Parts: sequence; C-alpha cells; structure tokens
Amino acid sequence: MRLSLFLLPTLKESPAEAQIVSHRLSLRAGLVRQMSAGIYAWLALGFRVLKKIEQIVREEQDRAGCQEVLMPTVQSAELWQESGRYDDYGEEMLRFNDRHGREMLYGPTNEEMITDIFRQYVKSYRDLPKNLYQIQWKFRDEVRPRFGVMRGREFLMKDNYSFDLDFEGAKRSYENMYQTYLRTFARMGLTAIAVRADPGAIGGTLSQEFHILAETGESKVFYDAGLDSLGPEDVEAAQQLYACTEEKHDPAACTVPPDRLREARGIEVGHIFYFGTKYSKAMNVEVAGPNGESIVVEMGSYGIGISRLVGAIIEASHDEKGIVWPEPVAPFRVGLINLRSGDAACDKAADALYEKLNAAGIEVLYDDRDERSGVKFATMDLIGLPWQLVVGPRGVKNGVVELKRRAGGESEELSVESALARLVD
Ligand code: 5CA
Repeated sequence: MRLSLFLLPTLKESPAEAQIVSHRLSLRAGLVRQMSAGIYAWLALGFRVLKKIEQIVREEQDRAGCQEVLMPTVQSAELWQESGRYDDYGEEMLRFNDRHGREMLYGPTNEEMITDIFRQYVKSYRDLPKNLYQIQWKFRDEVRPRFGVMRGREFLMKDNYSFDLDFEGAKRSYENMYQTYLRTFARMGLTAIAVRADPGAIGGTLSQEFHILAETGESKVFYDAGLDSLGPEDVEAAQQLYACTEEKHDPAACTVPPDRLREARGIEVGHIFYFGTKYSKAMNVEVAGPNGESIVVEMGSYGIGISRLVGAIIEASHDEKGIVWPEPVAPFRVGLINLRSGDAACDKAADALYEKLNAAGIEVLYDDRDERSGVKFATMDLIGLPWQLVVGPRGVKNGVVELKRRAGGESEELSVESALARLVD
C-alpha cells in the first residue's frame, strides 16, 4: 500500500483527553477515532491490527475444536426474561423498542441466545460435547468509558460457549479454553496470567480472568511468583498456584509464602467461566441420556476482548517514539521509506523494491509522499511497523538499502536481494 493513497491521520501532539499511553498512541498513530463516548470508528491502520488479532483468536479457537457462528447484535428481550437476567442486568444494557413496541436490546453478551440455538437442535447425549464461538460487537453502557478502546461502550469480543453432559466434561472444556487462551495471547507476543475472579453478571461458581501486567492496568492482582515461569502446557501446575483479583484476595488465608506473593496491576484481556446448569436449568435445556433419561447440560462461557487487546498490546509494547508492534499483529510488516521522493533514481529503486516486496507476499506500507525525511522517519517510528527499509540517494548509488528493526533499533546496509531474503526468512 502506498502511503500517498492511505488515510493515515497522524497527530504530532498528544490529545488532552488521553490519560494513558495506549490511548494517546492509538489516536496519534491514526488507529481509531472516537465518534461518541466509548464508541470508536476503526481507521484503516487500526482495522488491520484488529483483523490480525481476530485471526489469531480464530485460528486458536478452531485448533481447540470450537466452531465459528455469528449471532445478531440486536436481541429480543424475551430470552433474557426467560433466564431472569433482563431485570438483573441493569443500566449497562442498552434497551429499545422496535416499531411494533417489542422490547429489544443490543447484546452485552450471548449466553441466552446461544442456549436457545442449542436447545432447538441438540437433543441427545450423542451430540455432546459442543463448543461454539463468535467474534461480534457487544454494547455495554459503561458508567465510565475510558482509556480509549480499553473500556469502550461498543467493543469487539470473541465469546464462546461450551455444552457438556457432565461436570467432568465441562471441566475438560474449561481447561481446554484455559490452555487455548495462554496460547492465543503468547502468539500476540503477550504474557498473560490467569487469576481467580468474581463471575459477576455472568454468574456461576468458578471464573478466571487473564491479565496482561501493566502499570496502567485497571485491576490489582495477586499471584504466586511461580506463575511467571509457566507456559501454556502447564495447565495443572498453574491451576494449583495462588492467583486472584483484589476482590478475591484474602491476605489472612494467604497459602503463599510472603516472599513469593506478587502484587501487580493488570489489564483483563480474557475471562473464562464455568457456570454449570445456571442457564440450562432456567431455559430448560435437556438432552436424552443413554437410557432415555433427561440430562440438564453443563455450560461454560469464555470471552476475549479483541478491541481491548489493541490497547493492551500497545501498553505492553511501545517506546518514547511510538508503538512497537509485535510482528504477528502488526498492520504491515515493513515500512518502505523513499528518502527523496521526486528524485528519479530513488523513485525507480524504491518503486522496484515495493513491487518485489508485494510479489514476495510481504505486507508493506510504502512512504512515497513528498515529505522531509525527518517526517517520514517520525511517522514510521510512531506507527511502529516491525521493519523499516530505507532507500536514499547514497544507497542507490552504492546498490544498498538500509534495513532497520523497530524494536531494537539495530540497522544494516544490505543489497536489495539480501534485505528481501532476510524479510522472507
Ligand atoms: N459472556 C462472558 C464470556 S463470553 C463475558 O461477557 N465475559 S466478560 O464480561 O468478562 O467479557 C469478556 C471480555 O471482554 C473481558 O475479559 C474484556 O477483555 C472484554 N471487555 C469487557 N468489557 C469491555 C469493555 N467495556 N470494553 C472493552 N472490552 C471489554
């Protein structure tokens, strides 16, 4: 993509309303624009990041055996009256009437709707287990939308729902999602820790939140230092170690020796719930067992804040010049800078390199604008693409380009072929 054709409204100054670095940088780098409190338009660069995150989440859900569906954002109140949550949910739910006066709402989550779909079709124990997910916009009329996309009113969530025959099955589904979440976040270059949490409005008896540690995180978490060294494969060990939100933390009970207890701030990027038969009982979800008996199915639900992750990743990965995208979620992999747009030799070399990168399937944003080199470097640093390729008059004369890594800042002069080979690697 040529930058001269791209809508990239970067800002030199930090907008006054932005209190935390991810909010400042997402506005300065032209990722999003606030259209009203907590409601954002995704501009071209931000949308590419959102899609990358979504795709990683999707691949890991598919790998875990879940199937993707898509439910509507607008729901009828009836299902929520059936589960009893229509009154419980309170002012966070955006409610309205259609032209016939029917009560409708913009979905804050989808337990009721998925349960209704499930009960229409699944009637026998032979059809279990099932795990269905969607990636869809949600609306919660948050009292204090803030920190940009981190706490919006409209936000993109991956939500999935598991249906099992018994507790053992439900536990397997829960642990499968636990492991899937750690993998998913690791693929985005993030280290997440899972802490025991309060199920809140979703309900149930067990829930764990996944937090990215960051000073600007809205939540306080407590955990055993042993968690720092565990990976996605260590589900059982991780489940044994102490880790919880501030509300759940009980210093008096405290199973952890004081020198191992860590206190930190975190951004909640995911939340998994085991709620047993809360919805299936209220909504009469039964399947026939092997001997014809009725069995009430066991359920769990699992959420990932996809739009929140854009902010969380910036919190975890930036420097004084701007964003430093981890490669898997970067909007483009390479920023190609033509230092002298308008100079025939530089244009020719940069255009040719641009074609070669495209032909090699490398996502590239080509700064072909008629701008000073300082402006071009500052723009590339601000938007944080992992690699910068610089074509200038001296290099063109000597047959070399400069390849620079945004994260560490190290750079090398290489022939075009070597630079391409490096990027293809
Ligand atoms: N039904 C369950 C799981 S599918 C559920 O809704 N869980 S939740 O309420 O914890 O939300 C799941 C995730 O969505 C959270 O972990 C968080 O990352 C994200 N999220 C929640 N509220 C917001 C918000 N206002 N803005 C951005 N992301 C949010």
